[in-house]
Amino acid sequence: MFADLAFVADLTPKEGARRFPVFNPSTGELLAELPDMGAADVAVAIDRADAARERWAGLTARERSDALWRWHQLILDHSDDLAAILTAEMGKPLTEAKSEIAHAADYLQWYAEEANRIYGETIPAPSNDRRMLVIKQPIGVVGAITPWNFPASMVARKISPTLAAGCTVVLKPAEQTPLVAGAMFALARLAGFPDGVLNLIYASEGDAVGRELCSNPKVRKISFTGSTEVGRLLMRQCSDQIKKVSFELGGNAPFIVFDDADVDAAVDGAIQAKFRNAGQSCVSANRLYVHSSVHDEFADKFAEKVRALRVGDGFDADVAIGPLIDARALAKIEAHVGDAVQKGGTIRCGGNRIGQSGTFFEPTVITEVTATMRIAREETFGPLAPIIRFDDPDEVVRAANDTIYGLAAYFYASNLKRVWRVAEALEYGMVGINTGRMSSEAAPFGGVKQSGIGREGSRHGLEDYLEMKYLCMGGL
Ligand code: TXE
Repeated sequence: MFADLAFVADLTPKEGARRFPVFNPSTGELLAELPDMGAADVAVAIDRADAARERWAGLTARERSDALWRWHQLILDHSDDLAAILTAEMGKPLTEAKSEIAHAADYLQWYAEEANRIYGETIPAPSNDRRMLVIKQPIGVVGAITPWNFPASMVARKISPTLAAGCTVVLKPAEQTPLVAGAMFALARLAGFPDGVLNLIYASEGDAVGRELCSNPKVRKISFTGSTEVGRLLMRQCSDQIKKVSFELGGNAPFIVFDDADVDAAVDGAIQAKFRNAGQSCVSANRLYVHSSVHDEFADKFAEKVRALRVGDGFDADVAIGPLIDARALAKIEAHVGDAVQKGGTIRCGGNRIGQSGTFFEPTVITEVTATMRIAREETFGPLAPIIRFDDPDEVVRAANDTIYGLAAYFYASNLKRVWRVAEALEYGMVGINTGRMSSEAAPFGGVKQSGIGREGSRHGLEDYLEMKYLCMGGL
């Protein structure tokens, strides 16, 4: 499966440099050992990206679009291999890996099209002897850092608007999941991007790479998806040079089921919003608020469906939930369950790790959850669904907003007035109404408050990689 990864040799830094292992989280199998690059390698990659900047920006929009189309087609042609690499290194079920690769390809398609639509403006001038215009230009070299939970679509979501805008990029994928990123870069090379336009850094940790990307003046922008904690650190590191940032950070998504909801639809939506990717998603439903009048019906039906979710190796047929990414993630979910039980929560199903080796955890539903429990306040990032009973519809919106995060929220209701009011009152960047799934390359993905800065996807995602320049022509 990994024969195609021979291209890695090209990226091997100095002779004798350290290497780091990549494991399959389902089996513990060693998949590959990659060169562990450091600040000096990042500086070389930044120089390459900087040297390629003028050439790439100097191509026509159509030429940049064509390269993105070629990459898109190559990803579709190799989607089965890419999905297998993704499942091997990350653990998610193969069906989910396949849909992630398709989603990654959708970003390339969207921005291949969008590359041709970078428009400026003309502004009516206050006097007739002058003309006033705005043009859009690429921001320059972009440093991108991606997480392990969607290792293919995050790469596509960051890189495709960057390239469409005419920027060049240095990307560091997460240390747990660098292989699918490497395979996508190999395909980019086949697509014919000029040398230096895309640069990949493999590293066993983010600190040194992040520091170089933030402190090197040739890098004009940092685009990061990961924890809020690292986002804060990168923002501080970027402050000296007032470097631009786009951040997509943690979330704590509420999922509210009002008394006028279609309960069966809400159960299905909650299964999707909570258990996709074993709950390891920044838009995962983290707190389920259910109105008293439908609480028992919802909890019974939901727990029944959760019990039926099969846990196991992502390559096995019918598996819905793969392993957690690592032992740290397992310890976090165990601590959240322990804290909830100690404070009076009732486990309706699940609650335990599976086996003593590996990182498999039973999909879990806990009821009688209160606001003081950790599961009600912190992002669990695992297959754990806490249900909180509510009576007052205004109070539940206040509770939903009572968090430092503001990425995604969901609610189920049918009364039109309520739908509008609640959609407007939720302090989140994205709101799913009567749906548990809303990501699309055509829509702006991102959050408010400490969930991030900027948007990815849609035409708004392209603007984040463009500078506007005002031109004033006089003497006409
Ligand atoms: O994230 P990190 P982790 C949340 C989620 C999860 C928690 C921890 O709650 O449980 O974060 O996950 C790189 N300078 N999300 O530890 O550490 C790192 O190498 C520069 C939400 O995996 O933020 C990787 O490439 N880079 C989230 C990337 O940052 C650094 C997705 C993410 O790792 C760095 C992932 C540093 N000092 C976790 N330290 C989402 N928004 O979907 C690490 N990195």
